[in-house]
Amino acid sequence: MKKKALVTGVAGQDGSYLAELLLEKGYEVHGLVRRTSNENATYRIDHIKDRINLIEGEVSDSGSVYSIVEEYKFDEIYNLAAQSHVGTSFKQPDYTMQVDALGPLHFLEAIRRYSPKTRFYQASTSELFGKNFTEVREAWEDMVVDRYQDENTEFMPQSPYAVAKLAAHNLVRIYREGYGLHAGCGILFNHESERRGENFVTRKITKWLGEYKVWAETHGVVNPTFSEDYIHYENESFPKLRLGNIKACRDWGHAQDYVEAMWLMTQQDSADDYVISTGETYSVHDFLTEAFNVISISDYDQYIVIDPKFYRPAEVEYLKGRSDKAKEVLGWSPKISFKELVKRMVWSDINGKKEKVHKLQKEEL
Ligand code: NAP
Ligand code: F7E
Repeated sequence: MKKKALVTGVAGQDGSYLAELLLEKGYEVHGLVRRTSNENATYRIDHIKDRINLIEGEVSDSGSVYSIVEEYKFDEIYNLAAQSHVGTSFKQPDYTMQVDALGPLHFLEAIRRYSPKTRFYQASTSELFGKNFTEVREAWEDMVVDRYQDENTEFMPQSPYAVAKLAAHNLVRIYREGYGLHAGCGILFNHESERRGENFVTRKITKWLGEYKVWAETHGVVNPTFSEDYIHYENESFPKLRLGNIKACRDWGHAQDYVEAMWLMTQQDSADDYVISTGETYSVHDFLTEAFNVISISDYDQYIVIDPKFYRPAEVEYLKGRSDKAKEVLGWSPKISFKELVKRMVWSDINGKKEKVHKLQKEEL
């Protein structure tokens, strides 16, 4: 018989890749989506929509979650739904707590009451580490030679988002140990893709590059379409990109690799928490350099403006994961390199812009 899985946040970046993976593996896939008046809200899963059962639901509403879990008694639930933007969590802390902390609690409680055999995956995050890292010292000179985060590094959250996710992380452990649920957390480091939301820094950069490249190739005939918030006009012919702290360092992987780890974790006989990362760290500045290089621009400085509006009240400066446990137990390691990730994102935005222009031109004819 087919395994039955629920993916919450199925219309998000990870949800869309995970749904594809589960379909490939022969699952009966159900996806939780919240009500919206926006017809484009499920654009990431349009190509597989007829193969998924979409269920309308809201994770912060316990009644909605309880009745779905009771009715379907899924084999596996992947809880990816979240207010996932760290910057936004400072502006909407209360809402972020409701969705990111109470949402997972509703699922754990529903599973405990109505479907205790259901396996539960919770989307934890490297943001839990916040300011903390583990240091590697050279014994004879007592010099720090490396800094990383793994399952033994202490958590020190730096945002309402991370605090909410830490509450969920601890709740999963308590329900696993206290009630014997098969519930585990993937402590995933940043992962991006061609489907990344446009207000995360990587996609914001590659989207700008897509617009710029097409504008330049058409000698300014095709105008860019940007969120006004992100750009800066002076006297230039093309708007500059506004960014915040470009010194921050992240361990960036590709989302397609990371959803594979979610599935592998859930297949283990006993549930546990795993760090999922590439083990490499780059600054936003490095990302800019690599991305601009894709379209042969060696100096990005003249195209960006640093705007304090995009600085956060508290920042996570340095993330670099160690996924030795995932490698040993799950046999997982990432396949897509940083360079490849950047290249795919830039070309996807260039080609995406070109397709939009062609579509508009056809409609005008
Ligand atoms: P994403 O693209 O923002 O997707 C989140 C999804 O959750 C969206 O489809 C959103 O629906 C849905 N959602 C939000 N609030 C909801 C609610 N109240 N009820 C039901 N659904 C709701 O995020 P992602 O990058 O795929 O990340 C997936 C998960 O992994 C999130 O929990 C995130 O916090 C976590 N995570 C992400 C990363 C990363 O680097 N990507 C790293 C570590 C952990 P709409 O489409 O309607 O907005
Ligand atoms: O920021 C800096 C910003 O918003 C990365 C989420 O998926 O990963 C993600 O959270 C860095 C930060 O991702 C801009 O200050 C500079 O230092 O792309 P981001 P994030 O905050 O790391 C974790 C693991 C998650 O769990 C989250 O769900 O880039 N930065 N300038 C900027 N960031 C943004 N968004 N916009 C800027 O203009």
